Amino acid sequence: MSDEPAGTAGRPRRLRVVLVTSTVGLLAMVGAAVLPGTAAAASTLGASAAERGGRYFGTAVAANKLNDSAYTTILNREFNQVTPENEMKIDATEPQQGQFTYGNADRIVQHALSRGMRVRGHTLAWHSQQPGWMQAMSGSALRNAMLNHVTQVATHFRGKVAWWDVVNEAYADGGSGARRDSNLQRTGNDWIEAAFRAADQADPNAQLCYNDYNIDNWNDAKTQAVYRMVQDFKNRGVPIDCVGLQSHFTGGSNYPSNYRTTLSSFAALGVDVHITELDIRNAPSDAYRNVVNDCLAVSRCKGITVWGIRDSDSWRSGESPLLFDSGGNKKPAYNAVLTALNNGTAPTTPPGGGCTTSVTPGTVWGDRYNTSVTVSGASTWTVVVAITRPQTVSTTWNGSASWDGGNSLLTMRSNGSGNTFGFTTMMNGNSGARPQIRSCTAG
Ligand code: G2I
Repeated sequence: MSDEPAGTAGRPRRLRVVLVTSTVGLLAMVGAAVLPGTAAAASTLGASAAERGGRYFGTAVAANKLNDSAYTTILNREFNQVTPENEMKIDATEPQQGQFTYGNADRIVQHALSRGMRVRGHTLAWHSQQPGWMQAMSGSALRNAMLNHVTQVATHFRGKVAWWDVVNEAYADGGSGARRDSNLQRTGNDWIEAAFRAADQADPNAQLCYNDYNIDNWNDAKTQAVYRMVQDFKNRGVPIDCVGLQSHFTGGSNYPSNYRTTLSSFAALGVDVHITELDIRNAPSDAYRNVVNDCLAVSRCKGITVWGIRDSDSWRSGESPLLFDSGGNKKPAYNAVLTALNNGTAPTTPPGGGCTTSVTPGTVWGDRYNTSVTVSGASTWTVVVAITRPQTVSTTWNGSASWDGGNSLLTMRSNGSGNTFGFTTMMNGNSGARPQIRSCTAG
């Protein structure tokens, strides 16, 4: 393994997007009803989050519930980001060594991407939910099997997953600040950075996150230990883009009053922060409102994912920790979250002259598909879109196009044709990947 800084190897450089951008859901589907002459508040979580600097509001999704119309009605209406709850885990994707199964994960990804929702991949390397063959392994055989798993799965979902939880829950609870003991940890302390480098090689366009629970309270030893790891990775050029705070305020863990300090402290290291698995015992409106306000206060907090839709979907259904009751009705916490999002002062145009984008999937043919992108927050703009090989763009409209990065980066500049541009992508044998917006710059 090389210790050279990211970006010096002879492969496409990971794009470190400085300006805030967004790929949001179908605004036409999830947006607010707009009354003539008034700026109506958004009426759904995803649409409102998108208006706050291009953030997302997402949920964990279980493949076996996609046939439940009560479930998908709420999913499709409210959320513009999806995390497969169990379907991308190691036991699901590689049940036998070298035999990969993606059916359930692919169903969720297809459901999301066809509706303009972004996907968080969860998770590539974890001590838990390992298949039996992996649990029985150790040493270099395990290290190699783990790296192969990361490579294969990240390659399969290349161009479809916006963020990966590359490594999940690698630190111990309690006051030690130590790594969690596991078969992966016993392969050597560098297993985490090795996983990140393998994921970076497999999908240079995905944003790569470290994800954990009980790293919400800034004073906790576990939080400090993860902070120091991220700081070390940034110093040494290990390709890490983001930290996921699971934020399970269930099972006796509470929302801490210094949560905003934790978010902003991680962000100050130069990584984005994501609230990845939020649920709160008995769903108090105050705590949910505080989480939203804390995220909106930190420009690098890119979005919030709740860990399920209805209380009956929760891994801790006995604590009724979610935003919808088991009948699919909005709970008081839902209204608190939507109101906090709508009242948020986080700007539509991020500081530094950015703009935001919303992506609308268009017609899909056998060999190609259309995409349109609407820019907000700037009347003249430059938007960079990453295309996943072997897909290529054959036609663009309502903007002037140029190419970079071995023709995998499409730059579209406003040309006086309005704020919605579009393009046709040839699949060339990859029917699943979808364009990923990399940046939006005013001017
Ligand atoms: O434990 C809560 C979450 C903590 N952070 C990582 C997440 O990946 C984790 O999610 C939960 C899922 O919500 C559960 O649904 O992870 C659990 C496993 O670690 C999931 O539970 C599993 C059960 O253990 C299986 O018996 C069951 O077959 O869910 C499976 C599908 O329902």
